[in-house]
Amino acid sequence: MIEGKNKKRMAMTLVLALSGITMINLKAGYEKEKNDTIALASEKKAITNAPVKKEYCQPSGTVSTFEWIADVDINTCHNHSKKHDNGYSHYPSSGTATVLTQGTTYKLQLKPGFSFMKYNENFKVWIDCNQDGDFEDAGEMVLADSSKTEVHKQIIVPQKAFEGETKMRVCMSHYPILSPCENINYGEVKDYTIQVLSAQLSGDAKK
Ligand SMILES: [Ca+2]
Ligand SMILES: [Ca+2]
Repeated sequence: MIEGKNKKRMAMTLVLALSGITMINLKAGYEKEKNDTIALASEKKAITNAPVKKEYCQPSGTVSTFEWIADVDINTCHNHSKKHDNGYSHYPSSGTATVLTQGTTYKLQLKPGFSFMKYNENFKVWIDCNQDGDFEDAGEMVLADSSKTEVHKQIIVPQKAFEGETKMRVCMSHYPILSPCENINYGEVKDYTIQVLSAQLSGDAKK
């Protein structure tokens, strides 16, 4: 009888021990699965949050022999250009035109050039603040004005502009400019590579 009871107890102990091991294994498996899911979710979130860089739209079919963008001056960028047949260009060919600081105000001066008569010209300027390859996000249009002689305005580089290299697009047209991707009949489009600096790093928030 006693021997039988001991056997039963041993069997019970064995069952309990095995179920304990099973529970530990199950728990470990569950924890691993949970951690993998969290890692995957945060990886997915990081991918979702990263801006997806597209190719910038490039306007074409423009005539810039009657009027063109002659001067673009902002901070250390003083870009003067003459008449040419292509209505689109990019400056500089390598490196950056200038460094602009987040949340800072700059004087932007734009001058049209003319072959013969002077016409009224519309100007619009965009900065791709979130560096996603377009100029269509909120706050990316930093200037809209018109003049026969020159546009001289203060622009603010948005505080939320991402740090690093990005594009500033200057459009000039005799007709109203409807979008940064428009084909302009009489006028010109110029893209500038600029560097956006963090306001904290610059330590110089006012100019
Ligand atoms: Ca953008
Ligand atoms: Ca966008």
